[in-house]
Amino acid sequence: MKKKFYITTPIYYPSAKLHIGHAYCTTLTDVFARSKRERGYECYFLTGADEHGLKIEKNAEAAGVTPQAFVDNIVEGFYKLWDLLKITNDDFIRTTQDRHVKVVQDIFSKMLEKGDIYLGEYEGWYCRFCEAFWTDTQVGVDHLCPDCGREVQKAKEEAYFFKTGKYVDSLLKFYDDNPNFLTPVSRKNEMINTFIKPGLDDLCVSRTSFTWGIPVKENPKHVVYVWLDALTNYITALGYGSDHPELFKKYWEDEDTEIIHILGADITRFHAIYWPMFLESLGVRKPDREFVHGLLMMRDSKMSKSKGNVVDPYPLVERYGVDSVRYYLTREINFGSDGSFSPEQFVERVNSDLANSYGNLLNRTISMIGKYFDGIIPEYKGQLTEFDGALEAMIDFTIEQYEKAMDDLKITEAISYVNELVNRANKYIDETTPWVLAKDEAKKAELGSVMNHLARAIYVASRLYHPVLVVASDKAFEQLGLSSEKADYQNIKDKHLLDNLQTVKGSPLFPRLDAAIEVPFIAGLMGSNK
Ligand code: ME8
Repeated sequence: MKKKFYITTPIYYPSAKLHIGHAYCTTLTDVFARSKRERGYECYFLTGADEHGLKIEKNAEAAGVTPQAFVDNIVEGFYKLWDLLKITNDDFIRTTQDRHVKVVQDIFSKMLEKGDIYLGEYEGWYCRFCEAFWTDTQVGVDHLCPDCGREVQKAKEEAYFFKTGKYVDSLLKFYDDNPNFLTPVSRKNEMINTFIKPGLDDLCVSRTSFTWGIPVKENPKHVVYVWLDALTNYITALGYGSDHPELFKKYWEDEDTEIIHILGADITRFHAIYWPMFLESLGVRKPDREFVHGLLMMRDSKMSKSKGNVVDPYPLVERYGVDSVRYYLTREINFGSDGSFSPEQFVERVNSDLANSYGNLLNRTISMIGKYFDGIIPEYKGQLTEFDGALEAMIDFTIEQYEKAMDDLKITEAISYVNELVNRANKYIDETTPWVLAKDEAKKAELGSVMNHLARAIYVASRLYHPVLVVASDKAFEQLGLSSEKADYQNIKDKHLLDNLQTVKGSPLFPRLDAAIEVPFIAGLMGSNK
């Protein structure tokens, strides 16, 4: 396995406040980045804002402010949201920053010189909400945007084009040589059958119909069209083409880095077709993996900023805490499939998995250790009860499966292995009946073994949950008497880790939610991002 990771989210449009769909993508990326770092790998995590384009120009005009003031204000909200969700991005790129603007201009010039970009005239079906041109076949007889379903208009203007034809064959070869490039694999077939086979048009990479963009140096009435501007953020943020290319060398050029883009199904085409082509044109290595996550729906249609049918993550996090929201997003919605946000499922997940299974396991265990051993975790003495071996085997199995699933970006699956361990540990309490063992002095060693095994199962579960439950897992470590150094991932296999630690009774990690009150509260948050 590669030793370093570079992982990115899409850079979101600051055309309106972000909703739970964006929080979903960024949280998943954060979980992956944290899990890699916790296991000792270097991982550089980038997110940002895609600040140019017609939509932003128009929204700013409607708000009576300059586009820059408009995006500054909205991007402030991005920072706050990522702070609230405890996102650990290493950098935040804004496409209006000098470090990006200058390099995009140079990239454009380079492609122009190379003959990969030429001046022509564009006529096509334009969706101004998605800022994308579509072909006749794609818009169909009703002339609707295949992405957002809105009506598209015929549009014509002088524009620069990127010669896609030059790179099609090598893109198909790249797909063949790298079967793991696009996940889920169905996305690759979609790219080939829907876009490449019917004949890929050259990609329009400049606009003259609006001004809020990066001017083309050679012809400043043109601004760089938003996808060439946007996609290159992944390398400009690392210093590509600048005087400080150190991060680019380390996290992009070095073959020992795995480059992973996480993105939603709505923008696969741009990442899986044009991005590798741009990189090839620049003579730069292509990413290793692109993971396409499903979209959150609301009442059967895609939740989106422009439709306003969204769930605002702020009040959700404020009321239920960061862990519950992070957990719901990673565990409930299967990574890779579309999902829907449901207040009932939110409450159910928090109550059943976090309050009843995990929180309760910790609570019961700490109480028993308090009652039977004055709060000191007994030493590990081997497998003393007939059930200890099975629990230990389950712990080993969970670690192994979790790591495998995480490495393959199967985040939902990885977390469900931890849930199973927690369930198994709860069952182990029923099997070993510590309250019966406690009545018999001759069974003291067995009782001690049960407490030690339970403490270790909780430690391992908390360690593996940590990338998701960033607050509660630390509280569990504290209650087990583990310092942060001791709780480190490198100790996960140490059977003596918990020996003789002084536990600390704490408050429940996840108080049970009253569905009768919370379901209507959450339902009330749906549909507005004001
Ligand atoms: O497309 N469910 O920005 P964007 C889940 N600026 N995820 C969702 C979602 C939903 N309903 N809606 C949005 C752009 N997302 C470009 C990207 S990248 C070089 C440029 C997430 O603000 C999902 O990850 O429209 C999707 O791909 C992304 O937000 C689109 O964000």
